[in-house]
Amino acid sequence: TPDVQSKQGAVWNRVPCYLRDWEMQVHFKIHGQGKKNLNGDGFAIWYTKDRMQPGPVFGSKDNFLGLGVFVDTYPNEEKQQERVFPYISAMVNNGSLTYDHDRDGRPTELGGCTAMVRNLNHDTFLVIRYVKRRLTVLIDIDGKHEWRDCIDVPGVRLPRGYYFGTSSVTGDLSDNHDIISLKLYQLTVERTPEEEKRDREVFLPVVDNLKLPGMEAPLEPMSGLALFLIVFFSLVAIVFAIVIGIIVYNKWQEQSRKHFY
Ligand SMILES: [Ca+2]
Repeated sequence: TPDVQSKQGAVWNRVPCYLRDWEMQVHFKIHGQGKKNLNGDGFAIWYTKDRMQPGPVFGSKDNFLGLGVFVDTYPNEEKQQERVFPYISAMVNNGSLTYDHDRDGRPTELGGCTAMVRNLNHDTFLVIRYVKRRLTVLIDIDGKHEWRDCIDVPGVRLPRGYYFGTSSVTGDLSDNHDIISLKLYQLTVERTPEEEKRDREVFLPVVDNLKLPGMEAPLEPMSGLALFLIVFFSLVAIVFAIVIGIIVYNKWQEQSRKHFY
């Protein structure tokens, strides 16, 4: 995008990616006239099922299927003290999750780090590596040609045949978001037979053992209700069993009396 309000843009690969293990190197530049925290909104790198669909998540569609890595340059959430922006975060979606723009995607993020990437005189890079279901994001933003850890999440299952893309958006605040290059590398790794079995192909994006902070709240009243119902019906069943038991016992006593006399 240019450093102008309410612009958006995207670049997508035409060819789906069928690699199992890969690395995407992104050479980018974010620069603009805005003072610190008066610039926005950032850009996203995508590996998703759908391509070329404009929307609200850094210029691309929400409820996406796949992976999004966001370089978020503006803190939308108020009273944001623990986190310094620009902030890089990752999100994996099976189509059911919504990116919460007002909270900078915090409820659905897998991990992230602060990355001071604006208005720098040297080149800035990030790399997304996906090897044996492990998703890592590394950054090279200090001009030292060294990769620094940003995100590291194991157990990420992404289907093959999705599209790589990048998109960006400006709102009331703006910045130049320049993607200078996107380079995809195939990574060759050896797998043991167990790993082969474990890394079987999936058809929907999944993250193992994922507990999203935003997901717990709506689930809690449900599980409370379920627990209540289980206890309630158990009590009903016990009372019922006791009543039946007493009736049967009385009948049996009556009968045994009859037999006795
Ligand atoms: Ca934001």
